[in-house]
Amino acid sequence: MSDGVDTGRRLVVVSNRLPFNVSVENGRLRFHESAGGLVTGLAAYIESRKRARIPSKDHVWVGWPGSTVEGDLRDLLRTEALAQFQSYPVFLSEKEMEHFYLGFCNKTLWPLFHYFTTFTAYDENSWQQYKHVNQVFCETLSQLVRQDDLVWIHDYHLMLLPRLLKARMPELSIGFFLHIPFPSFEVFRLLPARWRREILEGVLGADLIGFHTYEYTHHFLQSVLRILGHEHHMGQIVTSEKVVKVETFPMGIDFSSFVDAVDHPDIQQEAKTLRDTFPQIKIILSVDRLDYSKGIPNRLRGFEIFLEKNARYHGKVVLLMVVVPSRIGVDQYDRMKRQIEELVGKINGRFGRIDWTPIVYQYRYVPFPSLVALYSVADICLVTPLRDGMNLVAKEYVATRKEGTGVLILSEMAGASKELGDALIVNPNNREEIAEAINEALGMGIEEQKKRNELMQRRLRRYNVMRWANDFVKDLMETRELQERMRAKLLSPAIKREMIERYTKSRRRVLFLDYDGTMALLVRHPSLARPDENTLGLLRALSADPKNVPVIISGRDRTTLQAWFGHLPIGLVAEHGLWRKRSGEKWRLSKFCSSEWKTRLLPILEDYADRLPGAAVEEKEYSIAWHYRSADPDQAFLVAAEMTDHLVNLTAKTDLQVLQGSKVIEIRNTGINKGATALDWLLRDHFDFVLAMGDDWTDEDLFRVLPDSAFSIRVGVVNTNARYNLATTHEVIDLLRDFVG
Ligand code: ADQ
Repeated sequence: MSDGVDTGRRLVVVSNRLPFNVSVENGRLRFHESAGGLVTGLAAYIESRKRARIPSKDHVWVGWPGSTVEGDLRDLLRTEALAQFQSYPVFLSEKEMEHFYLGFCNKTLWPLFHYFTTFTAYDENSWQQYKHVNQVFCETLSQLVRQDDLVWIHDYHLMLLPRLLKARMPELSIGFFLHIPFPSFEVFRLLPARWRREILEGVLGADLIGFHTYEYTHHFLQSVLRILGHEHHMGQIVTSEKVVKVETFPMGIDFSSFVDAVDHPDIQQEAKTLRDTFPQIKIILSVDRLDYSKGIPNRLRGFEIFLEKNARYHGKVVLLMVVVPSRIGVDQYDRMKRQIEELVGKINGRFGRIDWTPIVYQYRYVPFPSLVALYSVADICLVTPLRDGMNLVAKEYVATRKEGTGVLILSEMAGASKELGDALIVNPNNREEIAEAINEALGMGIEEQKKRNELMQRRLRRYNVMRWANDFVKDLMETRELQERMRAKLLSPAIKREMIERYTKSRRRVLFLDYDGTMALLVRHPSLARPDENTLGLLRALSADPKNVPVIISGRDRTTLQAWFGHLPIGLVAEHGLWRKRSGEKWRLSKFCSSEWKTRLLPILEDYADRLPGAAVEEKEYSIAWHYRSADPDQAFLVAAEMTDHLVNLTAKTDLQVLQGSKVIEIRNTGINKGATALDWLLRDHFDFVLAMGDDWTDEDLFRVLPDSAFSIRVGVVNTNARYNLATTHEVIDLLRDFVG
């Protein structure tokens, strides 16, 4: 599996940063390694694609090169980046980068998504710059992306890009992965309404969207539902254009590179030197980028409490704290650096002795071999972020412990804690808990350490970064297949032409038209869907042709249909077929039904509606509908489920049925449905052109009974018994307009 899926397509990786940084020195370009989980992980995956038994197609990496490059140097950088790193630079000016990266990315999205709401800035200028830079990425990509590429966009810097790119190239396969947490709806909604909508719509431009944990996936789906109103079914969201899949892919590490590195003589030598520096001393390691989300001050205070409470360990432990410089120039980061340094000084001052410094602090980038050496000598690895999308340091430490010893202390707020349950899990806000965990880790027996690590290593070995990326890419291909299957049923221009031709040649036609969601958009309250002059004019035009029998076939009550359409020479069907009316005739009941049951059930339905703000009861002559389109979706889900259960019990052994519709629950007599009514219509006349259009499950009854020659169309890109799908109500209206010429 980790051998790679041969997609036969070129992979285009898009991220804010490229796998290298460039600087301009004396008019010349200099390339440096760039650090971070995203780059390291993806670089390993790309290497594995090349090494695979059947090497995958080419790749190209698109991103910002790390500094402003102007003039002729741009062409040089383009050539060099492609030759050396298979990369393609996106050029941005310093000003663009400042408002985009230091501004919207790092002062708005980063703090908000990590639940640091008080650090979050809401600055319109930065938002405009964020939109602009996403647009610049889109421009650059459209110069080099080919229709059959797989484009994989990464992280919070580029959340608008999927939609921008899709609009340019609708056939392109686009995946999006978020490396940081997606916050709960209550936090995400703090963004101004316009921004949060555009961000969600931006991401939904992708075909596949991935998150590290199930929680983030769930939060995203919730926000999509509450803000854009799209429901999901098993992680699939149907927008007006396509199906989008939302999935969880916990990012792994390049496991074997850590295992293999431990035995390297240079690394062993470095580890030995480290050990010798701290003879008879237990090493606690702490490694992260300088960031307030990583919880470094709390970690230090936790260690301080540990020292306070455990004098027996004085002189016998050391906290090796390595902090990588990051986002230099952002106030919070500069302030935090000072805070950390002061704390280290204070703790060392308080407990240190001439022969012992409790905390050894380094502010620097550590190259890979030194990092492995550090992991391999650390008896404990202390990873206590306040929030972290995943946290790869925790995984890297466990992978490096080849002998199975060592204890990982891990924050429950890191995505990695979902997979590394055998670590000592702590709440990073609770410093006492951190102190106790250090104590527990120091006292843990070798056998237990090995047992815990073995379980974690098994998982990390199997679900490594190659597997993560392969799964994503494979899923992206499958999502496209799913979309294509669904699209195969979309009414193509050719079928539309054939339909119009058949329509023109036919002598007698029946057109069954559902109303809400088919001829009119679904609205928050049913009474707001009154047809406008255009719709009425269209129905009038259809009925003016003597060959046509237009029929509005609806679940609504007959009083409403009569008031809205009674003056037109068309057929009407109310309450899903219970009532029908031919043009110029009176309303007739299809089947004798009782309605006495309503007095018994109405108060129950009203009680439930009282409990759910936004729910409403609609009483029809022979049925009752309980609508909840404008209610809170989560609460509605629970109340609706409870009520359905209650009603199903009450109506058992009666002639009633309880039906779940689109944001509505209906109770009505059995044996009534749109299909039975349509059949009756068909049997009484001879039609050589039959058309039926509808948007929900009640229309499926209709599609099922129609003859093979009929044209049946379901509105929305969903599975259906209809022959074709149309994406929106606008297209329904356009089609009907084409009929009347
Ligand atoms: P980061 O916030 O960068 O990543 P993390 O997952 O810990 O956090 O990755 C850090 C990477 O940098 C690791 O591979 C580590 O080895 C390396 N590193 C750490 N300290 C270093 C040092 N001093 N010198 C050199 N290298 C160092 C974001 C999200 C995370 C998510 C990753 C991947 O914030 O939550 O896990 O992306 O999706």
